[in-house]
Amino acid sequence: MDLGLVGRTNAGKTALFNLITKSSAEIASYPFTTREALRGMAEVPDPRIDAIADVQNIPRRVRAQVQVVDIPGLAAGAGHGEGLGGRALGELRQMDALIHVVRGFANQEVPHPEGNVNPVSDAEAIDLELMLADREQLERRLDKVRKGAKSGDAAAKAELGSLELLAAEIDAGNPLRMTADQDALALGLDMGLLTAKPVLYVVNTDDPGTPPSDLAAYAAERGAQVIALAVGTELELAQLSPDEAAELAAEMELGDVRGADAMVRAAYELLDLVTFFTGSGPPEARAWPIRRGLTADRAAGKIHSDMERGFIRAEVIAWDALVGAGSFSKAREGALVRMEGKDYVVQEGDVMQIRFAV
Ligand SMILES: Nc1nc2c(ncn2[C@@H]2O[C@H](COP(=O)(O)OP(=O)(O)OP(=O)(O)O)[C@@H](O)[C@H]2O)c(=O)[nH]1
Ligand SMILES: [Mg+2]
Repeated sequence: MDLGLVGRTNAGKTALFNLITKSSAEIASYPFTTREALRGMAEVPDPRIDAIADVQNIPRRVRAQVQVVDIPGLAAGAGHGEGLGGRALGELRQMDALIHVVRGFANQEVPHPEGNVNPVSDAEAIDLELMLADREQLERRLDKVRKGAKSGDAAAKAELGSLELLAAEIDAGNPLRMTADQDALALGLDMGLLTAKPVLYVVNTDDPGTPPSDLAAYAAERGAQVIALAVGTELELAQLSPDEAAELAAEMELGDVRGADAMVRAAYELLDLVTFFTGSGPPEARAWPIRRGLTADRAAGKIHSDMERGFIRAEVIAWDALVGAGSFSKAREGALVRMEGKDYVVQEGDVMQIRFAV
């Protein structure tokens, strides 16, 4: 499951990438510093793992990870597939969700493509390129499918209907994720259309807290949320020892929840995954992200293919019930642990112990 960073040049995409993946890619004030897509893994904070591990004295905690891809900045004209922009759009089409980084910091030493910082108009400029790219891709597909529909092909006729709906949505100025017709939306996602993907706006700001209300309204109209994040400051904090960082954060009145953690959490939620846990005792508690609707045997297969092949049953308890009971074995004694077969659909927050034989 991949999150792609999209935004104008110099918005701070690579700074954010470094922050959430603990990488050290080049960040610089000249435009288009990033020329090739960069990949890294971000750990997803999840207090539930700590609760499960703390109560059972489990030392090792393994969090879910998502791949983050830093994609070169888009410029006007990218939507028509020119040069660097065309390649960047190709990368973006493969992403499962987008993080749209919008510049909100002043810093005179970092040039802005339009000469002045304006979050809403920057977001609009990029969204326009994404819409143009989708419109062109739809037009190419429409050309093909219209021919098939004319020759009476039933599948082509059905697809034509959906494509026309999507094209009308863009022509009305709406991102495709606003499409009410679920079949059309599914087709758009299948085609990798950019505005069909879930998006989180992140305003890279000097003053974190509540995001600017005009940007929040803009995002809401487009079926999305905004988070304000002081990427530069958080990067500085990340380079200090935990004690020094806590001291500086207190001095700057930042509170103790890092914005980057909240942001990764929100981005993870965009992917609409289900998280289940293993950790019925030491040595390890671990979060496993899976597609929604997966059955217990398939989920077990994420841990090890032998567990899917030789699946007998799963012992299941909700994470908070386990924490309440104090340990997996106490929960078992209290008859709080359920036995589920392979057709059980794994629920958010389940702790599972898989029984298998190979
Ligand atoms: N003051 C301030 N400067 C920042 C912040 N984030 C990034 N910068 C600066 O802005 C410049 C651009 O940051 P990058 O992370 O390279 O931006 P980018 O979006 O990856 O840009 P390209 O790769 O060139 O498209 C660098 O000089 C950063 O030091 C921030 O939160 N505050
Ligand atoms: Mg960059």
